[in-house]
Parts: sequence; C-alpha cells; structure tokens
Amino acid sequence: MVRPAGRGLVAGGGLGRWWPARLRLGPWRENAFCSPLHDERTAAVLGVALGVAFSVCFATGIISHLVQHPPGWFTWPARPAGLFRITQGLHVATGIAAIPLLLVKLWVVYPKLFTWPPASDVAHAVERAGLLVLVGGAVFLLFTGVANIALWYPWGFFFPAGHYWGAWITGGAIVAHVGAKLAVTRRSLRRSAWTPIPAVPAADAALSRRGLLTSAFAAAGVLTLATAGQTLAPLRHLSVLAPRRPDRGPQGLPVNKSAMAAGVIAPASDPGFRLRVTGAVATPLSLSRADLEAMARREVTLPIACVEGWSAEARWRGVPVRDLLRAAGAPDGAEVDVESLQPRGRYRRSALSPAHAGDGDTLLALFLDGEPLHLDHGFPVRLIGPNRPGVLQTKWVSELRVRGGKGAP
Ligand SMILES: Nc1nc2c(c(=O)[nH]1)N[C@H]1C(S)=C(S)[C@@H](COP(=O)(O)O)O[C@H]1N2
Ligand SMILES: [Mo]
Repeated sequence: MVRPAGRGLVAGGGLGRWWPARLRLGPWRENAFCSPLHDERTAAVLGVALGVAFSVCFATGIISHLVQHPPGWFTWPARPAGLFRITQGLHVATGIAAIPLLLVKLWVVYPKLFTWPPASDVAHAVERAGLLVLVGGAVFLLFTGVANIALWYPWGFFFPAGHYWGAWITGGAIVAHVGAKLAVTRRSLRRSAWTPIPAVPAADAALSRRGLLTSAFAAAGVLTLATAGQTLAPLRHLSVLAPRRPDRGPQGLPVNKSAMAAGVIAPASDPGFRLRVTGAVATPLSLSRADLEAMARREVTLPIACVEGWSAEARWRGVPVRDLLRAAGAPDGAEVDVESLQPRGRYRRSALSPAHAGDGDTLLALFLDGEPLHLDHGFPVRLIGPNRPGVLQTKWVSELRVRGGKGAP
C-alpha cells in the first residue's frame, strides 16, 4: 500500500521536509496507483510463500555447497543413498517455483518505489536501500540459477562462487526485511484485520485478490510440474520445460559431459588402459579392464543426482573401492583422490571421504544396466557412490590416489 499521503510532507520531521511538494509528479502523485491489488495483505501472503521457498532453497543450496567444498568440520554421510538427490531436487524446484511468486510480489509492491517522500527518516532510507539489495539479489540468484540449469553462462564469474556469495548477501537482506515487515505482515494476515477490497462495478473488476493469488500459486505449481520430471520419474512426461529428461541419452541416461567434450576418446578407448591405485598403500596396483571385470561382482542401484536438478537411477556393476583399497593395503579410514583421464577441467578429479571410500556400495563401475559403460558414461571405469552429487561421480577414472594419515601429502 502506498504510504499515507502527506505523511512527512507537512509534518516536516526527519528527511521529509527536504522534499518539495512540487516534485510530486507522475507516479509520485497521490493515488497514482488505483488497483486495489497493491495491498498489504496480498503482499504479505506472497511474502510468506517466498519466505518459505527461499528458506528451503537457501538451506539446500548451502548443503550442496558444503558437500562439494567440504570444510574441515563438515562430513557428509554416505547414507541415506538418495539424500542429495532430494536436497538438490528441492533446491532447484523451490528456486523455480519462486520465480512467478517473486514477479507477482514485485508487481504488487512496486508502487512503493514512488513513496512520497522518498524517505521519511534515516531508518526508512536504510530500509529502502536494503530493498535494492533484496530485490537485486533475489533476481540475480534466480536468473543465474536458471541459466546454469540451461548451461548458459552469459557472465564472467565462476557460477558456484557468485551464486553462493549472492545467497549470503540476499539472505542477510531477507532477514532484515522480515524483521522490518514482521508486524505489518502479522497484522495484515489476521483475518479480523482484513481490509476488504472495495466492491467495484463488474465491468472494472478485472481480477480479485483471490484471483491474483490463485494465479500466482497456479503458475508456481505448473512450473514445478513442468520441471520436476527431471528428477521425479513418474512426472517425466509432463516435463516440457525441464532441460533434461532422466530417460534420454545413451543407455537411457542423460550425459553431462561427453567423452568428446572431455577430450578422452583416445585414452578411454585404448586397450592398454590401466587403473592405478597409488599413494599411501603397501602394494600399488595397476589393473586392466579385464582384471577389473574379473573382480566386478557387486551390483547396486544408485542415482546420478546432478547439481543442476536432474537425476536418474540406474543399475551399476563394478568393484567396490573398499575392495581395491584392501587389496592395495591402504590404511583404514583413508581419504582417496579419484583422478580421471580427462586432461583439463574442474571436474576431472573428486575426493572420497573415509565414509564414502569405506561404503561397500561406492563402486568403480564397469557396467550400466547390464551392458558395458558407454564411452560418454565413463568407459572404461567410473566412480558411482551413494549420496554423492553428480559432479563427484567422476568418469573415465585412471587412478585412485590414497592419502596418508594426518599430515601426509
Ligand atoms: N571426468 C569427469 N567426470 C564427470 C564430469 C566431468 O565433467 N568430468 N561431470 C560430472 C557431472 S557434473 C555429472 S552430473 C555426472 C553425469 O554422469 P553421466 O554423464 O554419466 O550422466 O558425471 C560427472 N562426472
Ligand atoms: Mo552435474
């Protein structure tokens, strides 16, 4: 709702007396916005929905960041196997659902941009400056998130770092905003305090408050249904807007980076390929694909859960990393670096924490749904383990390097 006309103008308190009334033109005019939908209750309902969506999105985003860049105090368990798939699916789904809610909310409150006077006192000026951070940050996060899902990077910074820091800054602005608006939100959500929207003649009544809110929530629901199929297989046929379908790709599974794009076609198809187990081990190993096949007795059903929000389950057969570590005489509880044949790129390597390296279902996989791995899925061997983000399921593995105990390289 536009701030009550005249407040601060004639009162002359705070900053208000600095704004001459003759500047009050165009959208700054009194009653310049006549739609009754620009009201506090509509803003409050959308604000609560956005608060829920952003909170879930923030928490799941922080989890994803910690899992991919674990600080010393953080350990991510290997169980439950499908947990990351759920947290990351929620991250992307709540972010997408927030888009229509944010757009409608911005429309509902934008007349406040033209509040007169622009700031009534210093606290009000600070609160309004905070809104710039809030709106700018929220738009930045949703835009970069969606662009990343579409593998479109029209910017110069590293997406995870920008998105992560943007989340903290926006999160701070949200906390300040919630603090500033708590009282008015409470008041306008209380049923007894509803200001009924005045009855308008049928010809002018374009949309009721209920109609606007229903449309906003319906848009959020439709967007969710049209994208959630990238991780919820039963919805995949509705998934018209999802960039990936979990059942499309070689061997019925999407591919994130192809063997061609990774520059590994020659070394990955070389019959002289050897997987090496090195580092802090008693007996370094060097194994051909045939050697590994002879050991590949374990079959597990696990999802690939990409941070971009798609996920797909498959049956993988291979050698438990744990068995290879034992055969090489690695110390118990070792941490392992998994290296690929890929010469360059951020995702050519991943680390296995002791919990993941020691889990019997963490495999070097050779077969996918009973067939030898497709080159694009990581032939001759790839890592697949429970409760890991897709980026850490390294393909074309060439080496397991066991790190020694504390302090060792
Ligand atoms: N060596 C290597 N492994 C990799 C990647 C990569 O770029 N290089 N991409 C990862 C990502 S982001 C995902 S989601 C999964 C996807 O596996 P898929 O292509 O077999 O579906 O592989 C992972 N393994
Ligand atoms: Mo991924």
